[in-house]
Amino acid sequence: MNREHLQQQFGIPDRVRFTEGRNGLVKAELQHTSGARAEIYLHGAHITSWQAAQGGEVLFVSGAAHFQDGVPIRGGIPVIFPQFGAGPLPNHGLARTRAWAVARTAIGADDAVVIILRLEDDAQTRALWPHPFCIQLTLSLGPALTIKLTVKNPGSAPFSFQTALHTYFQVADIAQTSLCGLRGTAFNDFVNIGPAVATREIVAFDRETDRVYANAPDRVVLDDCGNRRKIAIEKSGMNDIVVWNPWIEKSKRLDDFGDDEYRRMLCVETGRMRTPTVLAPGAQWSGRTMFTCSDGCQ
Ligand code: TA6
Repeated sequence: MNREHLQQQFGIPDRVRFTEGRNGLVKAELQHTSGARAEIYLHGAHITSWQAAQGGEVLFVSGAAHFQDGVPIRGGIPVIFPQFGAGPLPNHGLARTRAWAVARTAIGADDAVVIILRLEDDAQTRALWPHPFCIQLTLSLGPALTIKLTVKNPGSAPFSFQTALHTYFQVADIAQTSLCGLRGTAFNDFVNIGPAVATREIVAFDRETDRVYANAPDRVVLDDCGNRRKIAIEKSGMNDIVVWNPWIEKSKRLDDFGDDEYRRMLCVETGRMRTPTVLAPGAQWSGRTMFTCSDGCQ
């Protein structure tokens, strides 16, 4: 469906507008009465901007990001499904590089602006991953930003999947940034390979960081002290948290990421990554994450 038809069918005056984004890709622009704004591309159901009512842009998008079919956008909130990381499918699966369809837009009971995007299997996906599926992303913009993922198995055989919201947060300075709330959580470290347990309440960042915290607390707080703000990250139905910063050497190896952009970003990802979820025929799974931006830092 082209932009004009999307606007006719799903546009909401002063709330939802479909526009031409980077490289001609279609995006939806959402605006809430609080002044909060968000943008989501149909490509990958990829949220590329969230401006809280106060606090400015919260998401990081690389200045070198590609905006083209078949290629993931570096930054924002990539939707990871059905595989997290490396494996038989392309890294982080196939959902973030495909065109999703708009299923619905609405104004919620709490005056939140809601858009639902959907991706279903087709001959190309079945050639990569031999299962019928439906994954749905519900973006709800109010004073907070809430994202719900729903995975359905319409087939006659079970399948197992991993899924995540691979969120890139924009920070003023990684050296003035910390993540609070993980004390006591076991994690797998993919830099200093091996299992470990978070011993400190506050995690700071001074090197490449790539950790999967299994069964992590449902609330952590990102302290972006350089911007004098903190972002509460609250999840439900999503067991795990991944924390990633590529730091100096890995940044240089990423062609869609500036060499010094590691200083202004941190990924705090929520989902089911550690242990794949098995979905029986006809069953569905849902999980959600909510971001709230407030002034000050701990
Ligand atoms: O979420 C952490 C991670 O798995 C890292 O290991 C790194 O590969 C990152 O994702 C980015 O992956 P991408 O395929 O988007 O370059």
